[in-house]
Amino acid sequence: MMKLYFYTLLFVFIPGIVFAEDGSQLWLRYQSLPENQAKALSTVITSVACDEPSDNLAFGELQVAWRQLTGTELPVTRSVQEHSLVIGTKNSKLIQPFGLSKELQLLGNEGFIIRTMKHQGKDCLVLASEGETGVLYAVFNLLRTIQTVLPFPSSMNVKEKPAYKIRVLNHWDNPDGTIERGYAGYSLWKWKDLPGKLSPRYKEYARANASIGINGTVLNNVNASPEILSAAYLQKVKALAAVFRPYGIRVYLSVNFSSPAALGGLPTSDPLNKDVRRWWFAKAKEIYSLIPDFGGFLVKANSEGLPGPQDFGRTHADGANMLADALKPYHGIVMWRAFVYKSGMDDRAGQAYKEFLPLDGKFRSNVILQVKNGPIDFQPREPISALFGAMKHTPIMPEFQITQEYLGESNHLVFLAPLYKECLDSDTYCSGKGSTVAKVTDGTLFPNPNTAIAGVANIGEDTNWCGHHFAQANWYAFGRLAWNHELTSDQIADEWIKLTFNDKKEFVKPVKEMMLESREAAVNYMMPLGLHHLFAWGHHYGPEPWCAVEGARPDWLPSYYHKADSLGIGFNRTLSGSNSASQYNSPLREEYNDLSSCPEQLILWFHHVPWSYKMHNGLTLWEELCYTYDKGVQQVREFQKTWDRMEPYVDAQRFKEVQSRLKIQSKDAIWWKDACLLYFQTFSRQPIPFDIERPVNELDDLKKIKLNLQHHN
Ligand code: BDP
Repeated sequence: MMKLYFYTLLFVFIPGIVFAEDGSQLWLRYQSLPENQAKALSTVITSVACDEPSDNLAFGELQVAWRQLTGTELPVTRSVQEHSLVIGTKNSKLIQPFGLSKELQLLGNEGFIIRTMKHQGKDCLVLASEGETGVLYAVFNLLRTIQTVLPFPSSMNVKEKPAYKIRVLNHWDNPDGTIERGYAGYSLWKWKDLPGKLSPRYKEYARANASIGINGTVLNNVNASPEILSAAYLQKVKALAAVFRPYGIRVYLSVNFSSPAALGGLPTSDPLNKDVRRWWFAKAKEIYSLIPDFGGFLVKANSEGLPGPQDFGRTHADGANMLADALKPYHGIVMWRAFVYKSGMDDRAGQAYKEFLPLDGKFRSNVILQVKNGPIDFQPREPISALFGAMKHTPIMPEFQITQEYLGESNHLVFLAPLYKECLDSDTYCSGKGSTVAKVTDGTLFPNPNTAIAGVANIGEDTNWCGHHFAQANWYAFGRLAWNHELTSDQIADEWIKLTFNDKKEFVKPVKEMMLESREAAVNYMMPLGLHHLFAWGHHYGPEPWCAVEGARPDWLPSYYHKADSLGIGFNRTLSGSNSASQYNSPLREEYNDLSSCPEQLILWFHHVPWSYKMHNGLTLWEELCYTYDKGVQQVREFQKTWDRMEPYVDAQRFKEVQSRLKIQSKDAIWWKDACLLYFQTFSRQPIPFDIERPVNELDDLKKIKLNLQHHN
């Protein structure tokens, strides 16, 4: 007889009543399945066999999801039945007979197998991993399949392991609850209440991350307050780590390089000073005594005014290695950021390369250099950072921005998977053709024990987590790509739409097209053809290509980047200019150096181009610029139409909230177009082609706009 557990628990799921559609459920809504789907599923799985169901997170997730998806309980057994879903780690008595041990070992603690198999003549679906986290990941994978693959496959053979070992979110959250470049409310971390009081959202956060394979979180801003390492804060960090641990998530901290002086009261923070070293070694010991699986440190040093080893005449390697030595006994790592540039005449885009290349090979093995995707700063489009193709003896990890600092904050719908993919798929040519950023960083070309990838989080305490409902897709996309960078943007969008909204093809197709086009649209209406950093002083939301602030650092002003004059526009980074183009490997450097071969989407990044220059399509540069800005506006206008047509398929709340943000995005797109074209026209002195929509703003009025948004430049 089949033994049933929990069968007394009667659960009735009434669609639409259990949860408000406010976005709080993210992609974990587990909407009840249409009858035919539920039926297909019930021919494959009729019960679950599990060793220790009661204290098992993966099992709990499965049960909750099953109830919501099917409106029924999934019977639990302690032995394999016909059509059992058999779940467990490789040590489980139920899994052992399937002989998967060797295969599972190769996939590691987080990898997993979901496979249709036979057991004593019975058909079953086996879901197994070396580790508990892998089983949890497998359950999330299965639940995703149930909701997105139609009909549910009668047979499965899935074998996965993560592309990167460390898949980490960077929170730029401050101890006072604000978030640098955060657009979804205050920080999730309630530092004042910790460690005593735990917000229920900590668990929800961990669960959401686990569902997409994120296994690390840096809790605090890279502009780090030394306070984070105080004994009181470490108790708070310990409490968070305890909530995250069962979900396979490790905690990391951003540290301030002058902590020994600022917090420890030492006269210096010189990395070669004995007392300073001793201080860090003791701090590491203290941290690990509280949090044995602590991940390590993230460090922003000698960057934008922050302290660092150079303050003491030491190098980045001296600084990073000292911290790495302190963490080494506990297997902790140092993620050392390469985001450095100084004020002066030297091209900002080339500085990190010049600073770090001489240090290649000089870092300890537990240091990873964290490199932003582009050489400047998370612009709508940048070429890749030249460092990806240059540091052959130093592990490198890409840093992406999920929060939309330069992409309309939480007002604009911009799906970022295409941006992440563009970088990951770019060829660095550092080990011949095909040396993509993904292969350079994931251990394929340069094997190393700690491969990693980071995304600057867009999460805050807003009910829907990310401000814009569609911004959730960027958190989702980062996690999915960190797990498997071979997924396409299309696949990711497809999954996310089905999980977050519904799987009706009348909805999925147009919404997916809109998402896939949205990043290019933003580039078009903000900064096409390689333009960059045309943002307003004081915030990075709107345009201010004219911005001039007396006494300001030149490299914080748009004119430093666009260099518009009566002859043309663009930054000459070729041999005759700053020569940063030569930091790339052949054939990229030749391609970028030559105006005729430079990809037009980056032409103004690398060249100062005459207004009358003929583009490949025969238009002049000026005309092309005008048409491209206009195209961006038209694309967003189309997004509005698409979305308005979707009303029958979406709940009222999310429909309205997205609709009203698209209105803002449309107005902003026009603002961008008018501001940039009217301003650049003062240099080009040519008409805006007459077949495109005329500006609706006066340049002088646009110049008067002052938004009261956050922070420094
Ligand atoms: C820039 C942000 C600034 C960050 C900095 C960084 O404007 O707030 O502190 O990057 O990454 O994008 O350190």
